[in-house]
Amino acid sequence: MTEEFNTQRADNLIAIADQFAQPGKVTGVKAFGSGNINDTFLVTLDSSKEQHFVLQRINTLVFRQPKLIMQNMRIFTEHVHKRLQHIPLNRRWEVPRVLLTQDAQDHCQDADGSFWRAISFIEGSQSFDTMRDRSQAKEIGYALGMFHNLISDLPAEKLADTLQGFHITPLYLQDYEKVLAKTIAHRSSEVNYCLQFVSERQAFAHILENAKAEGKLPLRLMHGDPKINNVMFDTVTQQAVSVIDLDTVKPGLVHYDIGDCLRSGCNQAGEEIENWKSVHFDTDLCQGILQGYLSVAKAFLTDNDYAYIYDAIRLIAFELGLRFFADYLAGNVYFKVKYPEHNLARAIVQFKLTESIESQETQIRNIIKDMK
Ligand code: GN1
Ligand code: MG
Repeated sequence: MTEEFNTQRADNLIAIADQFAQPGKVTGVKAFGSGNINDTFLVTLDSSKEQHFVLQRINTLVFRQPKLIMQNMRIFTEHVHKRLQHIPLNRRWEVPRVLLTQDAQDHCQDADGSFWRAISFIEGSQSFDTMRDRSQAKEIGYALGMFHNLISDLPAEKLADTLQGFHITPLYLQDYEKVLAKTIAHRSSEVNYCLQFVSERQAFAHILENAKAEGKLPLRLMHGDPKINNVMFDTVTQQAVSVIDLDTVKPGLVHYDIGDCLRSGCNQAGEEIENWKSVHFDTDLCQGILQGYLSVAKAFLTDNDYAYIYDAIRLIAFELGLRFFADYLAGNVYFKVKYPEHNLARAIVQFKLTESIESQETQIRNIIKDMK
């Protein structure tokens, strides 16, 4: 990239940020977070009130109806703000707000047609890519429980389906098979490992969708992406204070969330590690997350819900591996990558994590049983 291009890009970013800045003036815009889909920036303002906000360019190849995301987000935040006024909480809990443009719109489009929106930043908070210890695990679990609790009385049909097929593992499997039939990827030992791994788990891929179809698991609202770095922690108290990244809040199963939270939280090596030998599912952290989660969620979980928690943990790790692997075979069209084999490396991490979960099935099931 040329210097001229960068300067022009920075000027554009400031101009876009300015549309949402009220009151105050934009003093800086910098890349923020480690999202795999949207482009995220932290904007600094010279205002004495709020000094930051989050500016995002929505990837409309993934989220094809971005206006629906904004509509969901507004319904969700309005509901939760009302709920929070009526439940006594003895700790800090915040919900990101949608910021409007100068002409009161919840998004704006630039000359290229890119879709931009802004969200408040939870001041005095930070997120983590990997779990530090068990007390943090409990906080992560509490945060997901709070999130589910606050929307447990919002009917699922109130929110639109912003990303069809999201977390429907059998559909990912179908897409994978289509891609596989078309690709001539070099069959390295890594690729062969992944092919074999998926083929041995074809039947398992249906477990949650079958339970849903049989009426064992009800359709509820979910977050969709409650991985560890989407939970914000107060920088002083180190308590969880918010769950961010609300693009995939939509009808689904709470099991997708429980599975995603545990697969990301209990792998201390993180998703991006290249040396997959250090990938391990930590059952101590698993116990911590579930303890925190159930301290808030016990009230709305049924016996069937408990019965599928282990499968959810195993499935969402497998599913993410499958999604990364299929994207590698498709030529990296969905997840952002830093190098051509990035999605293959990410897939292997998730498959190794799945193996680690499978090898500890009895312990994990016992942890769940003892907590009921
Ligand atoms: C994507 O963009 P980001 O990092 O918030 C993906 C999630 C995956 C996650 C893995 C809409 O989320 O499903 O779990 O990467 N989001 C979408 O890090 O596909
Ligand atoms: Mg996300």
